[in-house]
Formats: sequence, C-alpha cells, structure tokens
Amino acid sequence: MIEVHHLNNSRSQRILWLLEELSEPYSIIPYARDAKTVLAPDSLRAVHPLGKSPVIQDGDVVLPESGAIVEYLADRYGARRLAPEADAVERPRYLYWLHYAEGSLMNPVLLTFYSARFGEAMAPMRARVRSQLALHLDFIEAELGKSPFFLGDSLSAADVQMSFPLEMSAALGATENYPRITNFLDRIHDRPAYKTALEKGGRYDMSGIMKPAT
Ligand SMILES: N[C@@H](CCC(=O)N[C@@H](CS)C(=O)NCC(=O)O)C(=O)O
Repeated sequence: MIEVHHLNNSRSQRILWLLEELSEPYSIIPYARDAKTVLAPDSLRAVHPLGKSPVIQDGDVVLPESGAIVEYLADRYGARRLAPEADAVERPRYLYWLHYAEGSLMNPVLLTFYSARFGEAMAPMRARVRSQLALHLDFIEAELGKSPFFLGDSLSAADVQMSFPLEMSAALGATENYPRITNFLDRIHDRPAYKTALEKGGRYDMSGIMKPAT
C-alpha cells in the first residue's frame, strides 16, 4: 500500500486529496511541525535527506516533491481520469500547471509568507513581493475565466497541484479581490474526496503557520 509521509498543515494534504479522488488505498505516516519554528521534525530526514513533506513510498519507490508525486500517482493509478494521455492535446497545458504551481507560483507565495513571519527583516522587499504575487493571481484569475478548472470542465491532477499555493495565498489574505480563485477554492473544498482527505490528514489550517516568528 502507498505510504504518505504527511506533515500537518502542509503540501502533503493535497496528496491525500489526490489519493482520495483516485480511490487508491494509502496509509498516513504523520509528522508534526515544530510549534515555534514550524519546521518538520528531524525524523523526516530518515525518509529523504531534505526532510520535507510530502514523500511517498510505493513499494521500492521513495518519491519526494509534490509535483513529481502528483504526476506519478495520476499516471500510474489514474486510469487517465485525472491526467491526459502523453499525446493528448491537453497534455502540454496539463504539464504547464503541474510545474507552474511549485516552479513559479510558490515563489511569490512563499516570499509573502516570509514577509508576514519575519516582518521588519523583509520590509524592503515587501512591495516587490506583493506586486509579483498580484501578477500571478491576476493571471490565474483570467485563466479561470476560460474554464472552471485549470484544464477544462472537470477536475484534473493539475487542479490538485494548484490547490496548495492558492490556499496559502487565501490564508495570506491575498485572494480577496479574486472571485474566480475564491470560487475555485470553494468548489474543491466541497468535494467529498477533499473532505475525506481532511478528516484523515488532521488539522489543516494555514493561519496556524502564518503567525509572526518570535
Ligand atoms: N517543492 C517541494 C517543497 C516541499 C516543502 O518545502 N514542504 C514543506 C511543507 S509545505 C516542508 O516540509 N516544510 C517543513 C520544513 O521545511 O522543515 C514540494 O512541492 O514537495
């Protein structure tokens, strides 16, 4: 059975959600963030040297990096329900969103997060960081005007991958003027698979890690 090394309030929540959408059995190995530093416990380094979550173990395969995990699970267990075939016309757009989430969007999201956590030290960067995040959110808002999900009319693994940076943006108070992004988040949060993943994964509240560092 697939094992998910799951850190609370983290990117691994979307892996649980994906596995629920796929109806694929899995077990959760839980890890708790340090209350003060919000970093993962050292025990996660025994699974992978970076000690970050998510990591999955599927037989002999130990796979970190959520984009790689989402792509692997959707291809291997999705029976093409959540990922287009390699030669499908939608495949390039699918790959784009899959990689964009961590490769581009998380960059201004994380810098905004660090601005909130490490206030004064980040102050000189704040205006640039805000405008970069707005650039991305404007773009995503326009894209969601073309179709309700990132790939069209139904959910794909790209939506799962995009969920975390958008949830984090919402927790940072950055999505209030973006009705389509807000509606996208409302719709995914309403899905039975999402709700089941939340029940299994435990508390998922981004505001908990947004507090200024002391
Ligand atoms: N790009 C990686 C990022 C992994 C990552 O930074 N995970 C965070 C959780 S959201 C983590 O493990 N943080 C705890 C720490 O850095 O100690 C991915 O998408 O999997």
